[in-house]
Amino acid sequence: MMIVYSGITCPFSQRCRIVLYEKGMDFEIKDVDIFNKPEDLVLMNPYNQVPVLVERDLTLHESNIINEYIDERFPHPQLMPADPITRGRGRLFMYRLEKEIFSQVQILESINLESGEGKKKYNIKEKEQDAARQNIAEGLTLLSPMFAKNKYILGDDFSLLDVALAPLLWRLDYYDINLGESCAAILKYRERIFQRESFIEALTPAEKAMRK
Ligand SMILES: N[C@@H](CCC(=O)N[C@@H](CS)C(=O)NCC(=O)O)C(=O)O
Repeated sequence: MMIVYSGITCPFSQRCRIVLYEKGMDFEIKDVDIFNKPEDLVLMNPYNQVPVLVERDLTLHESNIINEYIDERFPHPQLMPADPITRGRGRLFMYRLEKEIFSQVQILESINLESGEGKKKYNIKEKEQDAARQNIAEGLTLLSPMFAKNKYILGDDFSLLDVALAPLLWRLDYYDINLGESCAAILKYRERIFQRESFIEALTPAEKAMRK
């Protein structure tokens, strides 16, 4: 059986949980306390981070890589486009999402980690947090017009691209990120995502508590 080691408030782990519930096959989610990580996590992921997927002798880390594996292993419903051109564009979108927006999410998550148990792994100042919030808001503002005409990022079909973005949209208030009026379309889009059964099932109690 597929096992996913997941953080209960980790946006990257949430991506994998959503895909597991989309597919509806047998799996096990093992909650990892990232403030008190099990010693063997580093053996499964040299970066000592969640999420990690283990299936027989395969061990994978990196949420988007895990999700592409799950999607190929259990092809229904297919969450990556079938044609190579759209698939290539989709991968590029996910790459840029990581580089430009989720790198900033990492900064906010590192701060949570630091304040969580007084763990001084990172030394990030308030100014950097504010810059990260600002960069995220600007990135989402640039994406927003796309949702005025598209139901999902790739058009009519829900895909791994939506999965990759969704955990951030869930955490906007939690991260204290305010989007301006020009973001109406993306805010409407996120309500569509939040209503999906897989999205709701994948939420941990700690994530549910992030939004009233
Ligand atoms: N790029 C990774 C990021 C994973 C990540 O940042 N995980 C965080 C929790 S949200 C973690 O395990 N942090 C513990 C640490 O860095 O010590 C992915 O997409 O899976």
